[in-house]
Amino acid sequence: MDCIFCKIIAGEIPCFKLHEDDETLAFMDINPANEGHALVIPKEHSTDVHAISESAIAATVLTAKKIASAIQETLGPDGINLVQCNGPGAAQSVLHFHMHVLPRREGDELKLNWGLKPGDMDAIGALAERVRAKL
Ligand code: DGP
Repeated sequence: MDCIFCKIIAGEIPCFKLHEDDETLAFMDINPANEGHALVIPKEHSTDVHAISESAIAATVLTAKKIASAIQETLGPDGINLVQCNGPGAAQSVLHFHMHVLPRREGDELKLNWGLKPGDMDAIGALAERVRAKL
């Protein structure tokens, strides 16, 4: 299957991993909308909220909670959005269910459908190490 997130799960494409368990994987987003932007995915492939199994979405949300707390401790943002996009109108670009863990700063003016910008890989890798230390 030609799914970039399945390839990350399989270790065929590298990622800045934060957490892995039997059902989920959490890693840094390489196109961060804000500093500390992370993704949580189920290992079981499904395209979106309509297709995902109840057990996979439950496991993904539990991991997202852990990651959000670790990011909160690491960066002390003013807030965190858990965002999940389904379909082109919601700007879903990767067709493997995922939750964004999105740190927010007051006044950052971030909007839904924020657009993809390449991140600084050295900074993202260094931050991943700091977040992992809080897990
Ligand atoms: P969405 O637009 O909601 O489908 O979000 C997909 C996110 O995945 C987007 O923020 C960019 C991120 N992304 C795409 N390709 C890769 C990749 O190869 N590695 C990582 N770490 N993130 C990726």
